[in-house]
Amino acid sequence: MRVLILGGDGYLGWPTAMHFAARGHEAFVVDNYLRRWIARATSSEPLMDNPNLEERVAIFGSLSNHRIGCAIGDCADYRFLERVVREFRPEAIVHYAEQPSAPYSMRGYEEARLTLNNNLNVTFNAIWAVLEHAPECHIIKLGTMGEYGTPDIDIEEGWIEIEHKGRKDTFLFPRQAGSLYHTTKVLDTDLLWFYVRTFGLRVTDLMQGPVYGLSSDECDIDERLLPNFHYDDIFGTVVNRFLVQAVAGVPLTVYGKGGQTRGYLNLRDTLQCIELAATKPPERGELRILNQFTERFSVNELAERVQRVGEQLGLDVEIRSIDNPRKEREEHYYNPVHHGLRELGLKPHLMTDEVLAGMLRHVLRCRGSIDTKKILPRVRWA
Ligand code: USQ
Repeated sequence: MRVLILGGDGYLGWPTAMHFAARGHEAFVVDNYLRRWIARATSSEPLMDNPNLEERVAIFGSLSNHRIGCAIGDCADYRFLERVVREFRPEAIVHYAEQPSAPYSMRGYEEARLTLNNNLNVTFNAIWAVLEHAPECHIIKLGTMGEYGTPDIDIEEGWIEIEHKGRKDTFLFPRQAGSLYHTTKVLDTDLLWFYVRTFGLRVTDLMQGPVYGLSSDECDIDERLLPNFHYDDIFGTVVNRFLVQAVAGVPLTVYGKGGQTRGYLNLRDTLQCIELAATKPPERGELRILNQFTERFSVNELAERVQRVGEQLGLDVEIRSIDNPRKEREEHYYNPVHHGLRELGLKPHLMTDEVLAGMLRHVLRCRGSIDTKKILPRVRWA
């Protein structure tokens, strides 16, 4: 299968490209280094230096004999993206090319505008490039569980049947995101749904929870092939941050009461989910929405697990609640359905003590590179 990966330099994009290439697919990556630029501008560089995308492609090619095509450019520029789609003729497009940080999107006007413009424009351009040049192509869009927010009812898998005044119909599940970044994903879903029902596109929208980890079959081949591992307040997700904090001897930063519950998944399971979505596509004219996570934890539960495993490795791990920089419910009901990916064949890699210990050992090897100034939150929602 020819798979085009938009945002191929990202935490998920790069492991995804290697994953497809190693399984005999033809992979092509596109990126404009937006995340690297923001990381430099906000002092949020990752724990290890990552070679740039062209270098990674060359290193992976020389170590594995799998070739990945690569173009550096901006998917928000339609002429660039349509040229790539016209020439590569993808059968699937994995769309990760978004500004992915909630805190960055809440930093100020410029950051909010960049997030809105980039995320919506890339989605819009991907839709049009498919309509004009590859109408059979399956768009696999990375959405987020954060689109739903934390309602006081069970969260369905994308859709809900509503009965009103004696009549029934099915609608997108109500969404109420907690940051501008998450709101751009809500808007993406609406845009995709419009083009699916009107022009018969074929789309999978994956509602993914926070991802953790830095290991995959291909990432493990060589240190230079590792994903970008962030632990700062802008790009670092909570599990990765807690691991680095445990190693650095910084108290684990539980925001507020710590009852915030989310659905988490291992990087290896993201790769499985994307591959399952690609190899088992929906029909044309279908918007398939899948809730992509394997386990639910509260922030307090995560902190306690990292503390316990850290102490087994001889680390002295303290947990400290700090004032929550975000506006979010700190104690809430959370029961999202997530059958779809299991039915497609997902075999979860759960967050066992061994998995946490493996990640802690990896971070320990990079201990000298941790910059503790990047850890405490620098952005407040309001
Ligand atoms: N949190 C802490 N302490 C920290 C960092 C985070 O208590 O040091 C809390 C947050 O307040 C939040 C939860 O942990 O309640 C998750 O935060 P996160 O930073 O790991 O995740 P989030 O900002 O929601 O965003 C991340 C990715 C985003 C993706 C999303 C999935 O950056 O791209 O869409 O996870 S989800 O959270 O399900 O919406």
